[in-house]
Amino acid sequence: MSTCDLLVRGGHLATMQAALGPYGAVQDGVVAVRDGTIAWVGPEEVAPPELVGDPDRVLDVDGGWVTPGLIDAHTHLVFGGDRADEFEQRLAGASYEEIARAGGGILSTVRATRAATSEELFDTASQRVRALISEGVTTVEVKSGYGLDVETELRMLSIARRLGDALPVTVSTTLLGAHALPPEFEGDRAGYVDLVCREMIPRAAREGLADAVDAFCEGIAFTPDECARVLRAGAAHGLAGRLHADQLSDRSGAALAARLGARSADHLEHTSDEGARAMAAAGTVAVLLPGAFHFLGETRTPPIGALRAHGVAMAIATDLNPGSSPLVSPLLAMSLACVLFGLTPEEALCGMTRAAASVLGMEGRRGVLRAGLEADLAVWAVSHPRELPYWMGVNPCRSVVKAGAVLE
Ligand code: DI6
Ligand code: FE
Repeated sequence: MSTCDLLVRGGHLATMQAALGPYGAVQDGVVAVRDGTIAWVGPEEVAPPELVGDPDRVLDVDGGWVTPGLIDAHTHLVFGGDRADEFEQRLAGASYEEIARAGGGILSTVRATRAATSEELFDTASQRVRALISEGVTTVEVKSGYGLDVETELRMLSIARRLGDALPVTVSTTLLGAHALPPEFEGDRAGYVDLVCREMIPRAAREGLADAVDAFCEGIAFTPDECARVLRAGAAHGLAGRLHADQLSDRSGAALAARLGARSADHLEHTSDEGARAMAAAGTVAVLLPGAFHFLGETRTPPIGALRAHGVAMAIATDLNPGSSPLVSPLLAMSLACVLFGLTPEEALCGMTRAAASVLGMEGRRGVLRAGLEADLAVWAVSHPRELPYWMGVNPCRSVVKAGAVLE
């Protein structure tokens, strides 16, 4: 009887194990998979013959590279409609904030999402997830935040869960009830935050629909105090914290996320050095979203130097959403992170593997190639992993393996 269900061989490995040097690279490496789990990783010449001698199936990498399956740790990919009209308005000079304050922006997607059937939302979201998978994604986080009422927020989260059941991808869900103030609560901010804390969060937690809670800390959204209430309510129900922090202005969001013990602070264009220091001390991961920076024509970049100097882990995500980042490509997110934010290609790949896993509390399960972890892999027709963020507009992904199964 074979002891190996799948042997991935014939190329090189970017294991992303920090201890193995740049990219955790292993030349002429193999990955042996058993029962959906990585059984062995290392150079082929020292692979234990009893493990790799008689595999049920061989996946030949053909001289390319194998990486951990990519992890997109920040998306809003369940939504109705699109906002190409606002794209035109912004190109004609209107700002993202002006459009939001005039009742467009997030609220226009809320109208379209409430009006859409669950089938429509599921179908459009599946197309987006399939596109991510085709570029090597094996785990994706999906936020609610376009319902802004109890029923639609929970509906969005159940659609996200359904995506994980229907497609070969692990879905982590995040309740983002505090994304914008819905029109029904105009003039009653506290009332809406109450609804998020007292109804949405307890129900999402009780029904197993959310893994984490997030809030948008911004002038056009919620104050630091309001966000703190939301994250504390989430924690009281066992949900990890995330925060959209300092995207358009410095609200000390990064420091707030750190103080609240959030797993991540996301965006960070306006974060100060003290914010970066606080994140380092708390172990809060920075999630960089260069798609939104690019698409909104922002000019102030996140404080990469300070994040590096203080030792803050940096993840990269698409932020896939209809308003600020209609980006359906993890490879382009990595490329933009290098070109616009100055990350190295190795930091970019770490940002969509090892660092992204820790944002989702999955370190130890995914994000690196190591024995004992889930066998989520991507195979690339490249001669070095630095090519992943280098090419623009081509997809060198040749195979994706999810929990040991080669996707056809
Ligand atoms: N920041 C963003 O970039 C997205 N949400 C957020 O809090 C934008 C969402 C949208 O414009 O629809
Ligand atoms: Fe976002």
